[in-house]
Parts: sequence; structure tokens; C-alpha cells
Amino acid sequence: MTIKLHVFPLSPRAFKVMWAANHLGIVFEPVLVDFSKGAHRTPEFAGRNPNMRMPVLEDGGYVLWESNAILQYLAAQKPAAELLPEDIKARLQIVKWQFWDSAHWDPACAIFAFENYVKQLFQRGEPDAREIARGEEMFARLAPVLDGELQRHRYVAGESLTLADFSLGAMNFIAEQAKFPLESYRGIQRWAADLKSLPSWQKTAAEAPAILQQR
Ligand SMILES: N[C@@H](CCC(=O)N[C@@H](CS)C(=O)NCC(=O)O)C(=O)O
Repeated sequence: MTIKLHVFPLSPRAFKVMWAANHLGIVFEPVLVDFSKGAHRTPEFAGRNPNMRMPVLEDGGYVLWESNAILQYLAAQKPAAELLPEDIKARLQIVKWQFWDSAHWDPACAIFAFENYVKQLFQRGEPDAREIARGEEMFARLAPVLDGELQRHRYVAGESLTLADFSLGAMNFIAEQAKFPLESYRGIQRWAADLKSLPSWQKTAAEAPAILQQR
């Protein structure tokens, strides 16, 4: 049975799971969650994810929400790709970054994404300067941590591509629209360019507009 990914394809969290599936060569059916029609607030959708948020994975009767958990499920389908190694010490070096993404990086980026991108996309007014300042403060503490790692290594968890890059790297899908303050972070910029040159990134970005056409 084909895996279904319920997504709003312009979101970096949706991009994250579709990109990983494409990278692993996992065939999936993208199902549009049309935010403009409130599709995530229907009882049917809430039955899959009571948080009423996407992305959601469905594999037969198995349902999973939280993008970083979905990444682990996808990686487990293709262990030979070693995006999440079996060895516990090596594995936790990657899982650590996934937690860091959910706890710190994603919420900081989400401020810029909402103020500079989502508000414009859904005509919800002008960016709030106080919120942007709050985002900048969070960014100033977090970005040097990620940048430091990427100055020392090619990828987030070392010299090979892992789930840590998918978790943290997907935000680069909207870096320009969201106006993340990345100017002084050379390591992050070099890494983002590397990720964007991957065939799986380009395939995912190219397919996003067609998913929106399911409207
Ligand atoms: N931590 C969750 C976040 C999911 C999330 O917040 N998704 C947003 C879109 S990017 C959503 O569905 N929002 C619907 C709403 O706010 O009503 C994940 O990584 O999957």
C-alpha cells in the first residue's frame, strides 16, 4: 500500500517529509491539506491528528504526526541509506538535533515564517515588529550553535548527510520569503546551498505547485 503524506506543500514541515521520502526513493501519495478551506479543522482530519496540524503520515492503518517522528519512520523503511544509523551512540547524535529542531530552531524560524510569509500568503496583515525582534533574539542565540557545527563539518551531524539535515535543513525552503537573518552565518549558507543542489530537494520543490492544484 502506498504511503500517504497529508501536506500543505508550501510549508517547510511538509517539505521536510516529502524531501526525505523523495531522497529515500519512497513512493508516496501527497494529499493536500488545504489551509485556505480549513481542511485541517475538519473532524476527519482531527481523527488523524487531534492537534489539527500537518504533516501527517498514513501507511495502511498506521497514522503518525510530528514531522521529525515521520522522518524516523521513513528512514526506518530504508535502513541501508543510513540517514539514522542503528548504533545507539551515533543515532543519538542525530536524534539530539531533531529534538533541538523541535524545541528551539523550528519555533525561532516559525516567527519569521509567520510574520514575513504566512501573513502575506493568507492576507493576514503586516509583520509585527515586536514579534520580529523576539525572533531575532532567539536567532542570535541559536544560529551560532548550528553555524559553528557547519563551519567544522560538511553536515549537521558530521561528514555524512543524516536525518539531522532533513529536520533542520527544510526551513531553507522558505529562507527568502521568511527573511531569516542568516547574513552573517557562512556555515549555514554553504550547507543550505549544498542541500538545495541535491536532486531530491529539486524534485520536491518542483512537485510542490502541482500538489496545490488539488484544490
Ligand atoms: N511540530 C509540528 C508542527 C506542525 C505545524 O505546526 N504545522 C502547521 C503548518 S506549518 C499547521 O498545520 N498549522 C495549522 C494551524 O496552525 O492551524 C511538526 O513538526 O509536525
